Amino acid sequence: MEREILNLINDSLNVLIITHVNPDGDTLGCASALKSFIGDKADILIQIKDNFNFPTTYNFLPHINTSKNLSNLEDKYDLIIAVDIASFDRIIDNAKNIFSKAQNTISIDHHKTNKGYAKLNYIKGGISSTGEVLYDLFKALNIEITKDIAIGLYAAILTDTGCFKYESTTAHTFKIANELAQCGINTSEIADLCYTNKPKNLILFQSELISNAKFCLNDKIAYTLITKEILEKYRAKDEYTEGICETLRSIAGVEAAFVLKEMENDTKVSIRTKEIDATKIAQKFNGGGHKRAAGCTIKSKINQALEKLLQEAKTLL
Ligand SMILES: [Mn+2]
Repeated sequence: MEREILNLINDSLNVLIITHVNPDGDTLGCASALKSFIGDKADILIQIKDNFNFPTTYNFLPHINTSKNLSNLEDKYDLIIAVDIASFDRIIDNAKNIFSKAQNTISIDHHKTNKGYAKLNYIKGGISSTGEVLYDLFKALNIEITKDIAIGLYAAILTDTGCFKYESTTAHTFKIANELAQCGINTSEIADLCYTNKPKNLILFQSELISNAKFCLNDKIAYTLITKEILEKYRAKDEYTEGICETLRSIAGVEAAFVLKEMENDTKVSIRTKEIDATKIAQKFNGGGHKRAAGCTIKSKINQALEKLLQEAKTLL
């Protein structure tokens, strides 16, 4: 299958690389690395609702700040590669059209719940990150890992393993990190750019949400609600919510943490767990993800969504 992917890339005239909605370090790092490899004929589409939500943290990645958004997207792509996108739902409506119409599509991913929505699916469920999957793909194809490629892949792996902390981190993950470190990248600078370069409002926003946290079931469940009011108060971008759920899970005794975000007509939920399987809760609401980190959208107002969610969680705890 590796050969097939390379042939498709080589035979295509215009390639579009797409990231998932609310892009994180893994999807952006992989898009950056793929574009570094493919070159001029590839564009990156960052899936965001509007320019306001353009993520700034990962602007240091090669090609990310020159990437496209939906407003300047053309209809010329014969190959679309989705990186780190677990399901077709994680592609926004306008991009769904071009994805469905494209002559060839590839999904490169590490989500166990990915059922394979592209014409060619390169999915290694359970691997630490799509960054790790992409590194192994490049290696299998004898592709030289340049410094630019290494920056993207390292950022992808670093962020999706929670700085090599999560249990999906294996000896092989460290081996890849070692090999990337030998490509001339500055690993501590990349870590600083990912983690110590946050907007002031992001920290203030997160502090308020943490201090608003509620606990139930003998403190085994922790949750906080992101209402429209709080979002407006801090002019919060989508990326500001990253990491809040991890902080709640990090509390001793907490087995499951939830962050609920009020949307137009429904509620977006992030789930982080310790022992229990987060995907079991997410799948009740047609979501997905990994054992300890999952997400879903509940088609209810935020308070009703919370009730439904707690009901499900209590059956597992
Ligand atoms: Mn990922």
